[in-house]
Amino acid sequence: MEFDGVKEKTLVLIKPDAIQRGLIGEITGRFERKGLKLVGLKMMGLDDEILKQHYSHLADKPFFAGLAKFMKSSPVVAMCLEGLEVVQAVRLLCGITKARTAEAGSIRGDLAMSVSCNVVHASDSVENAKLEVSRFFDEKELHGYTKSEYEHVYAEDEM
Ligand code: IDP
Ligand code: MG
Repeated sequence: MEFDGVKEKTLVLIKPDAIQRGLIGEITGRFERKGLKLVGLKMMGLDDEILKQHYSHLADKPFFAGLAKFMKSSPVVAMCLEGLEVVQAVRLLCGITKARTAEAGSIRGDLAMSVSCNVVHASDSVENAKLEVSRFFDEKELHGYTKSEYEHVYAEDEM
């Protein structure tokens, strides 16, 4: 039996720069190797409507138009990952926004140099993760299943 803690969900987008640079496998592999459970995965094109919602906190910024253009320049890969304190764990794996100063070992720190072209998006709080997962995934696109490696990823009292 899994307890609700390991069912925390977060949204990750693999951004157009990473799609163009052939980094889907590299990035997805890092989340898999961490022990996270992939419960949703799809390629999708983003339009202005979803980008206005997704980046509503940046709507007034001078770089918003450029950011939206970048995010529409190719499809993205959307994934929903599940795990114990997964929102925080994924943010740490991704590293800070400005990729060229992101910590070595993080996805942005290892794979990118730009502030805007920083290869991934990750939800920044549990509250926002709930909104973002439901914005990008229909209920039927999220899959519940037993992940057999969990007994080696978590201690019994964490599951
Ligand atoms: P985050 O992706 O690390 O959560 P946010 O501040 O939420 O960072 O910004 C969302 C995205 O907007 C960034 O990942 C980046 O692609 C873009 N962005 C943020 N700040 C700038 C900027 O100053 N110039 C250009 N693009 C930016
Ligand atoms: Mg953000």
